[in-house]
Amino acid sequence: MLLLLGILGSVAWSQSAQSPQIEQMIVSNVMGIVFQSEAGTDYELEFTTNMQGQTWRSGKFTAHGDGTVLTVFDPTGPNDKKFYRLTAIGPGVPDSGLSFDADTGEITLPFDVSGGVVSQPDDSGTTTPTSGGKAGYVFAVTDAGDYRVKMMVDAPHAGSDSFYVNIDAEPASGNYMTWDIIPLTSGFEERTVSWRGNGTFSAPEFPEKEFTLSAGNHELIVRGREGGTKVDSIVVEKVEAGSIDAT
Ligand SMILES: [Ca+2]
Repeated sequence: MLLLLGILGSVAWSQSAQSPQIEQMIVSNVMGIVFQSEAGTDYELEFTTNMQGQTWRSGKFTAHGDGTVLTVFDPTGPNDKKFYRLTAIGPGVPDSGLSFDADTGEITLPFDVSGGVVSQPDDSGTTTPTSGGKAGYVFAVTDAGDYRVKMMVDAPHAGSDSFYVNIDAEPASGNYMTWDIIPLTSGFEERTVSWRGNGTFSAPEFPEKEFTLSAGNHELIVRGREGGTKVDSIVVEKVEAGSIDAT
């Protein structure tokens, strides 16, 4: 499933569409359709009036596979829709968090991949986010809410200890969305993404940045800032409601 990351829109993922087990059943004014599903995978419901035409249209909502059968209700009714399918759209974020290797994203120069680790050369630091390397990771959220991002990073010194990070949009110009990795690491260690905001490199305004995400697909965007800062793996996890951070 992790292979789906970063390749949305290609033909590769549409081939995993499932066929309905049961054609349809009428429940009030909506139609329920039962599909096989894989645990942890999110699906988009699509429909077409002509199988041979192969023009699949979005049902405008997603469903979360649980490994057994999955009943999807089409709120617009069965009227002119003859055929349905579920298309896997990417791994969902389970309660335990979604983890993936940094090199599974869509990687753009000057980011480079070496041994599964993503970084840009020491001399390619930039203060313009869009001039840094780009690593994009598409993932699916089932439960709307607040999410944090953790990464296994190598931040060896003050000149190699930052990225720009945002979700669903490029990091803004300036340092508002700068992630200064505090404290420095000794080899690869886990750190939680922060935003400098209106703070400083050593005292960020958002020490643990929370991203509010709707259900559906999202893209984590990491941009290179200081060369030599390395990322090996990434975790996206939900912030538990009512949790209190120890300080
Ligand atoms: Ca720095």
